[in-house]
Amino acid sequence: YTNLSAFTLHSDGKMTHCPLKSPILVGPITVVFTKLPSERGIVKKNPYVQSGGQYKPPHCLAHYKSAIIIPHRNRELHLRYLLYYLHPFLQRQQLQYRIYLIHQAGNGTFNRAKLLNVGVKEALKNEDWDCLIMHDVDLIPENDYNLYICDNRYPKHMSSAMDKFEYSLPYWSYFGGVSALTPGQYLRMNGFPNTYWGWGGEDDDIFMRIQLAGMAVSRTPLNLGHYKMVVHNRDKGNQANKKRFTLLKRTKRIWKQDGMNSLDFQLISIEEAKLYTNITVDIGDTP
Ligand code: UDH
Ligand code: NGS
Repeated sequence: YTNLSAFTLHSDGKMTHCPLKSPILVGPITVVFTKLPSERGIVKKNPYVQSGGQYKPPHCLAHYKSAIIIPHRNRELHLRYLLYYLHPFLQRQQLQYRIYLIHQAGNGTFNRAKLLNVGVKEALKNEDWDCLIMHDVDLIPENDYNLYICDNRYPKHMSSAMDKFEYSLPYWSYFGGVSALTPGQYLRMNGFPNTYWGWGGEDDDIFMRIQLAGMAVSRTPLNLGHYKMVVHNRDKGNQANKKRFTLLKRTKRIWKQDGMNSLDFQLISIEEAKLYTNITVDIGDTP
């Protein structure tokens, strides 16, 4: 099978790096939520994805290793759409990646930021990831030039143009949806707050922490940061957090004590599903 080695391997048998710019990107993608794809169908379409939702380009050495971390509870249909679009998307970017689902056990109040902290901690046990991508389950990227890699200078906000905000930012300091941080950037800001139970404010806290830790926010240009949201109602167990404005007032005082260094949770299970690694965790409930 010399024809294969001719374009992928050096004569000494070592795999060569993928091209700096992937030649198989397509740019804008049409995203529709008309027919729910089956799990089997997604598996079939992604033969190189391995157990746990891991992938490495088979014919070249990836330049970047990204962990995709998704906070989750009771959004199985959104997850199906996301996996359907995201696996091929990441493969076209020729990344090494793994998709982690951080599933909150029980019926306690949802806590997105704490789940993301758990995801980072667990993901870094598997691999020395270059980039941690924090990804809401209901946001589908619509342009594969929006690269799922980190900006080595600053934490990067990626969902800069969501359809529900008319493809622009809802406000200047918005940091919700999808973002990318290197492990170094993440540790420098002591991760995310563990204390935001219910909907709202945790993303604004993260935005503040970035500045408090002496960094700035980098942003995917609006023409590339297009995302389509799967329309949904407010979830049970994720009511608007009435304390969020009070909490945001103390971020400056408290960020060094509330975060990665105060993270406390019970791991329930780690399951390698075909299309993702499912980490189920008990993170407690509102104090
Ligand atoms: N999430 C879950 N399960 C939940 C709550 C949140 O998986 O029960 C995750 C999921 O990844 C989601 C993310 O947390 O994408 C953010 O939560 P969200 O989708 O509730 O936030 P969003 O701002 O919606 O998208 C808030 C409710 C909007 C109600 C609008 C009514 N028209
Ligand atoms: C702000 C929230 C953010 C939220 C954003 C967009 O007001 O957490 O709206 O919300 N901040 C506070 O409540 C302090 S959205 O339109 O997606 O429901 O991300």
